[in-house]
Amino acid sequence: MADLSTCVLSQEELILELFKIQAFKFGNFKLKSGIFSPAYFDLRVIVSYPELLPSVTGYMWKIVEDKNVQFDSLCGVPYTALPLATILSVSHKKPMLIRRKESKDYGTKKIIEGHFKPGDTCLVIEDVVTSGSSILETVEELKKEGLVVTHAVVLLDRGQGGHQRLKDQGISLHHVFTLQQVVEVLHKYNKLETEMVERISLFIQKNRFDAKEISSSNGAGLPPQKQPRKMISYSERARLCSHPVTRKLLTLMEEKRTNLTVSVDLTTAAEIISMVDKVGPYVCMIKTHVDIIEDFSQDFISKLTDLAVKHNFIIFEDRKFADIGHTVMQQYSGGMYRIADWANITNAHSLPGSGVIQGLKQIGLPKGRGCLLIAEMSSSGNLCSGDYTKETVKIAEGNRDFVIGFVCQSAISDDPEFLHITPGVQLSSGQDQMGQNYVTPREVILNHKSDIIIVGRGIIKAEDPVIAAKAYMEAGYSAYMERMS
Ligand code: 5BU
Repeated sequence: MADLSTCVLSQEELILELFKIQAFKFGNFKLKSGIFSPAYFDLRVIVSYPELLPSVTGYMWKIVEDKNVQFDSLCGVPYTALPLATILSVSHKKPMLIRRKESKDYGTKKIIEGHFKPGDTCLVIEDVVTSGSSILETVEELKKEGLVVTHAVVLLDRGQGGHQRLKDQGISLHHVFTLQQVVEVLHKYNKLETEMVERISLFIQKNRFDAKEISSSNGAGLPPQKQPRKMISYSERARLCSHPVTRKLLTLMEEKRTNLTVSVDLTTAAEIISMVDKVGPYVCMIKTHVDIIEDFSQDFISKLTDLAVKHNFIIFEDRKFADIGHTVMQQYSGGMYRIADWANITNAHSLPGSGVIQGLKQIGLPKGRGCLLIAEMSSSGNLCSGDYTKETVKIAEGNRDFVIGFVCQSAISDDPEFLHITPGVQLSSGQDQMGQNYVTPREVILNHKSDIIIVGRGIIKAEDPVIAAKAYMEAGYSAYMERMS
């Protein structure tokens, strides 16, 4: 039998094991407080893994010893911490108290079970602390019985202000792990992508319970200030936005002084890579249509992603998903393209309803990806207008954790978090033979209040694509500067 008083795993091993048994989950979860969180901890499952319990309680005890916490008895916050408190009690021969969640309506009607004297000190044991309210509820009941509580031990502190809130009530909270430490270890062992790590750090910052503003429940956190999108500079918006891809994109736009996306609609890998290397310095984003590439391979993807690092741009795969959630999940994650593995951004039609987003989100959210909804199109006679566009905005508003904006032709939302990205751009307005309509960069950015121009043939079919890219970059960015002034 394992010695219940020692830690059999290292702290890193314990974090990895807890991740393996899905006690730590990453994605999008609604917390008790109503806030959506990218990380969720369900430590109830640990009772099914008796081989892990000695390490969990071993580290909790180590903290108690290291901090030299003195107490007469211990009490677990019901229910997840009850087995932890029991193991600590048995292995360290400390009496335990049980706090009932509801008092019995027969017999003694006691809330606190066990033997104690008024003035005895009690150590509170908990699995996870967010705001500290569960611990405070238990402390209140213990205090009503005359017990003295000055310390609590927790396996995981989410780092969202619970520590301070308990301190204000005279309780020192000691943790084994913080959410940040868990995330760092999982990242170190390649269990979490960098974008998810950034997303969680931002979530922690924005959702501290001692913060003046607590994010509202309609997404991974609304920015505290709401000013109209068109009035705010890219860099300022980068600070307001919660999605890591939006932040990265807006930041690099201001740094590189470009709002140009080149749509590299060429059909061989070599042509695309060569074009991207040429125009890379002038773009904020490269847009692809991978299904038109004749010789697609993972080698192409690794070259493209290397160029994205070299030239500092975002990759947008213009896949235009438009099916039920279950199908788009497979299309996005699988097949030969495995789009979710390399495209920072993809897009979807809102036609199937929000199910398309639910499906894409399941794949994209853990990878820190973003999605644009197609709210309007540049082609003559398209059906994306009026109520369709309005409903598209509503779908986006309900999915802020994943939908980062729109492919559109006009200003359809004032929200600084929603990017407006516009295709159908050339230096002179007009039409192609198949109903594609073109407007100028100035018209798009200054008059239609869009954020980013998408240019395809205007650059890739130009005599000198580099000169053309510079011209579009200059036209787009000067229109933005004019709008700001
Ligand atoms: P062009 O060569 O600049 O016309 O290419 C425009 C690109 O933008 C092309 O890849 C289209 O598939 C894409 N596009 C568009 O033109 N219009 C739209 O409404 C949408 C995408 Br959505």
